[in-house]
Amino acid sequence: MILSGLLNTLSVRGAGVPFLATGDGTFWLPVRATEAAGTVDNLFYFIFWISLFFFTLLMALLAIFAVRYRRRREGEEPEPSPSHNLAVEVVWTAIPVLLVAAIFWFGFQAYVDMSTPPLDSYQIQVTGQKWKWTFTYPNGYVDELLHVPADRPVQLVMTSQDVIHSLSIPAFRIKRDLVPGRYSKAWFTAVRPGDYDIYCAEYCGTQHSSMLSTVKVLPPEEFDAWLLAHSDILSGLTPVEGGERVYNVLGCKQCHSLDGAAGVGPTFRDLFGSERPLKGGGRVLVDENYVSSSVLDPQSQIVQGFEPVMPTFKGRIKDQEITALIAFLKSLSGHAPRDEAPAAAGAGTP
Ligand code: HEC
Ligand SMILES: [Cu+2]
Repeated sequence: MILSGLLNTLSVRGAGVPFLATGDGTFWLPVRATEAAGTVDNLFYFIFWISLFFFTLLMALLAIFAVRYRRRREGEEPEPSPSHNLAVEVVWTAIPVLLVAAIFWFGFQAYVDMSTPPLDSYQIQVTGQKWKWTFTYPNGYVDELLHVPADRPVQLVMTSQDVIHSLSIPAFRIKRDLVPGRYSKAWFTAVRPGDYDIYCAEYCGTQHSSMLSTVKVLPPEEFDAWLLAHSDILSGLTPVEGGERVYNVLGCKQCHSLDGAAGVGPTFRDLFGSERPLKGGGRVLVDENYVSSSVLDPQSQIVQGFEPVMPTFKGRIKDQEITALIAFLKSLSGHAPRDEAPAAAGAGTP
């Protein structure tokens, strides 16, 4: 109680009780932004207070004994000094053994926890090179800042392109080396949205000190939106392949089949180039503009026989993705002019 009171007075924002699993930073330690940070800090304080206690005890005994058993003047009677004491021997062996065993046990448990990522961890590739960090997301998007979702286990799979670097995120209580030619791993569950510093903690050349980045912990929904907005899901694909990818990734497939079966929404098979009856009368030709307005403003024209339940994709879909979708829809339709084998055409023309 006295200890936690003392530590409280040292905490920067007053609210940080060092023995709780998360919280504000103290004067000594940064904010705890992951689940594991509390464990690491508790272990640190445990060892710190034991060390401080024994340091004080030993220094006090040293001073007392120095006075008590000091060299006497001629004629003075010296203090009789004990030569052996079994009880003292047992106590000063047993207590350190118990303490060291406790330190090992808590430390080992924390180490095992911090080395074993949950199977459903979200994986991000990390590359260190002189003198910058590169973070690659599962969809291929590459960034120089690390964005992670809160409340979700994240695993970093890391390697270096040149010399040894070390990824250090003090607020996460994580530091792990990146070694060329090998993969090293680290994982965490971030619990506090916010921006935290990333350092390189292994001297790696003249610009080592500027090998900095930031980890941005976002609430899970914001992270998903961020990833979508920054993903180039079309890269390296033909328009038709890209359109199919958009169809899968954006969830069109939940409502639109490709095989002619009606679902929540009309099938995409033979859709492009056909004429559709609209609710409330009238017909419309499914062309490029109709597809685009169906995606961006689905409620403006409702197809006869269906409910107006399609969500708008405005702000969630990019122009090139709509273009790719149109190419994909054309490839599924007998009413649309098909691109005839572009590879063969390319081979025949200069
Ligand atoms: C929650 C279900 C749902 C999702 C997800 C959905 N749609 Fe729809 N979609 C519908 C329904 C229902 C209709 C028919 C009613 C209407 O016209 O709004 C429709 C209509 C359409 C039409 C017009 C079809 C026609 O027969 O004229 C197009 C084009 C379309 N959607 C494209 C897409 C694309 C592309 C996506 C993915 C980016 C998508 N939809 C995602 C339910 C959905
Ligand atoms: Cu470095």
